[in-house]
Amino acid sequence: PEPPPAEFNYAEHLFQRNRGRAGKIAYTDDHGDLGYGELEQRARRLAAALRALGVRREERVLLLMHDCSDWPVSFLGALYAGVVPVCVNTLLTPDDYAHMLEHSRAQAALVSESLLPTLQAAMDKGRHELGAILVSRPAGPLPDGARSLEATIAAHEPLAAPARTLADEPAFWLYSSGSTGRPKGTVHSHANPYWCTALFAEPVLGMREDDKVFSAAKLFFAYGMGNALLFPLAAGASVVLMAERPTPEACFRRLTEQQPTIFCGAPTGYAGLLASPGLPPRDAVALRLCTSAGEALPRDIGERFTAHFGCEIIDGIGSTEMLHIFLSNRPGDVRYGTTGKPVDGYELELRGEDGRPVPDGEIGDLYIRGPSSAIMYWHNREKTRDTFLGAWTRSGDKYSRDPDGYYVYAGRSDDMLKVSGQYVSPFSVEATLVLHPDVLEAAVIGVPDPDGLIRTKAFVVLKDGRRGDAGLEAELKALVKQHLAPHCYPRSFAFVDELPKTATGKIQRFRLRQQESE
Ligand code: 3SK
Repeated sequence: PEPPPAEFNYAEHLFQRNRGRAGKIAYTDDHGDLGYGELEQRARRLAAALRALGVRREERVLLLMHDCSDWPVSFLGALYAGVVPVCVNTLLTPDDYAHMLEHSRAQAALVSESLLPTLQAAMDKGRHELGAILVSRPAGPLPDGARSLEATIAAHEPLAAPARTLADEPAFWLYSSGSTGRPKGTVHSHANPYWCTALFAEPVLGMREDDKVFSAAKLFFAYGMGNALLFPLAAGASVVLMAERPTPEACFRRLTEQQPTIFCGAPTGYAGLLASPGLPPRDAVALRLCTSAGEALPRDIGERFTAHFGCEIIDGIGSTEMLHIFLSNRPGDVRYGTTGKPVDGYELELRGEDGRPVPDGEIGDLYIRGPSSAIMYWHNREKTRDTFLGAWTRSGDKYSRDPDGYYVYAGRSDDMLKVSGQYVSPFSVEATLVLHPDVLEAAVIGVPDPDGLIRTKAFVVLKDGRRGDAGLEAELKALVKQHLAPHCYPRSFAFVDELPKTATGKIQRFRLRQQESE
């Protein structure tokens, strides 16, 4: 694809693409529909309001909102005005938001009413003052200093023209959490979403104007933002947004009542859907395509989902740093148990400990070269230097490539174990454990044995009503020995009620390691 022009505003780019479909529904949320024409008008009114409130070009605003159509209005309104939205997870603590306010120096906040007390608690903890607080969908009177987003939008005429932003300048931030330290402010340009759409959404997913998309992953995650904002708006498609937690029941309701054609989830979510007694029959949904990311999709889950719904899950991997997916299966060419092949336009390398490419079949660290990589981590030179290495980005994931060119996930770099001098991928042991009919989920870490040698330990969540005992442990050991190399089977087990996870549903093995060493 052609690169975007040097002067490029991503919000204006999306509006231009949709000027012929003003009456078409862009968003259906828990309160109703919003057409494409209204989306543009509301975003441009908000852009004018931000200017009137004194927010200047390049300044940041905090976007702390549950999924609803005010989210894309706020995001695109800010971009249109040349203001930089800092899109944050709605599940964090006042401490986290206090850090994010100080770190981003946000001049204003756009916030859901139910999150306002948390934001206020964050403001009380920190030293950074917000110039304006705009509240989405307030049900009653607002405290001093906060105003209604709706009334603010209504009080302004649409901004006449977009800010003359450059393709390469900061457009928005996402916070990326690693296994240690504070989340990092990952700065993306106006060009980056353009590239993810041109390289992934159009040629790989083939998202179309007649699609209706429903993403269980929320808009503040890079994955959710691509699924439910960047890609469908570029295609002129419609989107279903849901504010509540993506429980199986909540997802089933949208899948059956709204009839989306594309569903975007994560492996744990798919496992939950398949295990739920409310699983709707195939003919109750209209799915033509599903996607998965966040962590590798176990083969068994993909196969069972396809057997039930007759629809493939396109498993891929992306990152907050690359904005979206750079390695993926393809519709019609899905090989479950692998993450597919590199997306055209991205170059991938698997490097060994000496920094040189490893041969097929060997595990290496994944590096990516492609046009959608973030500009930097804000105010963090050390981590920026560590991750963004010239044209290459270090992903922190380990992979091997099979002789047919498909990539097989081997875990996070920092989760990998070396047992008896050999790599053990916790992911492959976990994927084997979940083949047992009693097992819902599993996480594997390395723990030192009395000799100080690393041995694998499995934390296992059982399905409702199942009991963990010595008999089951023996069965699980035998299962792993049957599928994987002898050094891989867990020497010990803990049967637990749940696993520690990030807000995106990734298992936090480092928490289990901390727990073990206490
Ligand atoms: O976790 C992933 O695979 C992912 C995919 C798309 C965008 C962002 C992320 C982290």
